[in-house]
Amino acid sequence: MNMKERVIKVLDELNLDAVLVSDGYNMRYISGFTGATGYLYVSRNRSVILTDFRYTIQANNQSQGFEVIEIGKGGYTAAINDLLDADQTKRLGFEDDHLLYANYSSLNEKLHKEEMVPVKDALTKLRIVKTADELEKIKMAEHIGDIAFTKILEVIKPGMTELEVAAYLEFFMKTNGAEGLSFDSIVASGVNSSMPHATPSNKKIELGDFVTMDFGCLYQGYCSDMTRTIVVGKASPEQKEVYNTVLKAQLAAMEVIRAGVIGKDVDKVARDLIDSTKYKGCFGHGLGHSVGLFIHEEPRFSAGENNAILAGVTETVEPGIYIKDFGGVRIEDLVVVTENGFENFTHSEKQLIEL
Ligand SMILES: [Mn+2]
Repeated sequence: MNMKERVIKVLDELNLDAVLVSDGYNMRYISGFTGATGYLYVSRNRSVILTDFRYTIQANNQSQGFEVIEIGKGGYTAAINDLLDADQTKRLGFEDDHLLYANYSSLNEKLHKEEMVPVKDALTKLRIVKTADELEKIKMAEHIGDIAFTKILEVIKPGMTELEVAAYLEFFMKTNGAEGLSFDSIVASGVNSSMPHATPSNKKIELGDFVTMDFGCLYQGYCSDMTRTIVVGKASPEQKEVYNTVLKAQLAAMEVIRAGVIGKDVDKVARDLIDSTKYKGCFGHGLGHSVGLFIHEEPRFSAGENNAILAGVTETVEPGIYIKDFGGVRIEDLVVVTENGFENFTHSEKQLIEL
């Protein structure tokens, strides 16, 4: 099935005449248009990108097989109404997970239709299983992350701030092919590493600190995501124990990854391992998430994930232990699930590094 056929299947399932896509990632996935401004309208007769003057050339170049309509003085409402009239659309789907309430209210009041129907995540779900082409891009993005990690190890020195380390990581990613960041880099040192999503600060890295670096880049629109924790200087016995417990939990979880495994069962393996140690309760977030055009995608390796994970789904595997006033460790790899196991896209060293 090509992309339009996949969207029309959604129209069939939800008994819709057309759908109005507002989520930029879904717009890009379906049409190839990266502008993320405007709407994508798909019915059984028409596939149309509605955008403004700034993006019309780009949309025409990127989206073969899609009409591009430049909105006029009447704005989006008038342009969409022309389509609805021509198509005799009655039931119009919209992305209730995404469309702002103010925009929904205005469209619902002014559009020529009988009903606006929420499609929930029906379109986003199209993105769950990655194509070979998508996987190549994600793999490349993760490879760039690996390069940045190798290079940052030569740069980190006591006295350097977390913000400086983050800046170098970003420099190394962008000078090795990244077009941007997939999320704000996390660099957390010393006690700051006890906060899973600490914001890099002006805190200077000290001898003996854990330094957790969680970072990712964009390559051709696709995200990477990885985390490594190192020790600057010699690790204490307690630091080694925390680190090796996290590593053991990650490796144990990876043992059970293969197509068909239930998401929550993978999470449980890592969680049970950590909870069987003195660090019980110190792993306070889910084990992993999928990665694609967006950094946090479904499905997840988490307690709430009751679905079987399909081959071709990407997942992070990122257990952690966080101890207040002491510090924390997280190790994160990005894998793609296969019929018999997984392929790991992350190749950076996982044994404890002491700089
Ligand atoms: Mn992650």
